[in-house]
Amino acid sequence: MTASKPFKRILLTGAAGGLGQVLRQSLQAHAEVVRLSDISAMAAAEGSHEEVRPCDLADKAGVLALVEGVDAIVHLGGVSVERPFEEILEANIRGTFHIYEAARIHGIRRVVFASSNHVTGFHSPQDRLDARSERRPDGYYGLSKSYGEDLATFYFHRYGIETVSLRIGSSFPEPRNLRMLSTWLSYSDLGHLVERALLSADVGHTVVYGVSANRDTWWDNRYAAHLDFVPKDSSERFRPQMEAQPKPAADSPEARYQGGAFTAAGPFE
Ligand code: NAI
Ligand code: 15L
Repeated sequence: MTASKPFKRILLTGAAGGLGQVLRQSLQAHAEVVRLSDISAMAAAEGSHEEVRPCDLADKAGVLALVEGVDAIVHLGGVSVERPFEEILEANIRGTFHIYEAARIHGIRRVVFASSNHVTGFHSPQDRLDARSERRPDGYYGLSKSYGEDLATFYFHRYGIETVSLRIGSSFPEPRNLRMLSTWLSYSDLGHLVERALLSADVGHTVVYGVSANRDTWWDNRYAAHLDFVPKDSSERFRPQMEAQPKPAADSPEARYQGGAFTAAGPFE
């Protein structure tokens, strides 16, 4: 007898992106069907329980139709770097609002929101942060993620929709520079984090930093302990390669702020 899966249908937005490609596989364990959506073209994997629904998150009616029939949403879609405000406005600000409105209308109870460490990017690497630390968004992108977290709080208190906001550090196959020795989140720990965010009970709106068990982490997940997120990887094995790279100058964005280069992007006009 096959054990039934916790969800019938999970929607994954941003499914064609770097993290979407990783999570579309691990989500199969938790849902009978994984609905993949992106503005970019993609196809369901052969023999998988995937369905593909292209959609622009800026299209309110499109998102309303996209969300119908799912019982949880993993929302990764949007602009993932610092860009001019108008681009961020459409994909991230309007787009995330459309996701929550559609969740309200269709009675969805759980959202996992890909927030970002750039919500707190203007803190110093010497600061130790937790979910209650002052937010210091480091650009329009960080502001849009901060707004997404506010939407999550509002939709929980007003409508009871629960969210786990993942303030993801740097999730790539390997760290790319010295900064990422602190911020790296391995793909395996990402999969575990998303699993805990979907399956943990009574999360209300929980904010958790998405980071592996790195020696020099800047972030403390004490207020997300109820998720039982226990990262297993560490960036330490990449230290020799990263330390062989030139050190950032003392007055560089990387040395001054956790958000690194994002804190110095723009202005765009
Ligand atoms: P990515 O840029 O590879 O993927 C984002 C996806 O969203 C892309 O496939 C893109 O086509 C899609 N998208 C953009 N605008 C859209 C729109 N208007 N409608 C529908 N889809 C749209 O980014 P990645 O690395 O996969 O990140 C996934 C999420 O996690 C993003 O929300 C990002 O901000 C967040 N994040 C990622 C981090 C990382 O280290 N990879 C760190 C912190 C946050
Ligand atoms: C992010 O929010 C970005 O989406 C990702 O591309 C990385 O640059 C990451 O933050 C980071 O801070 O390293």
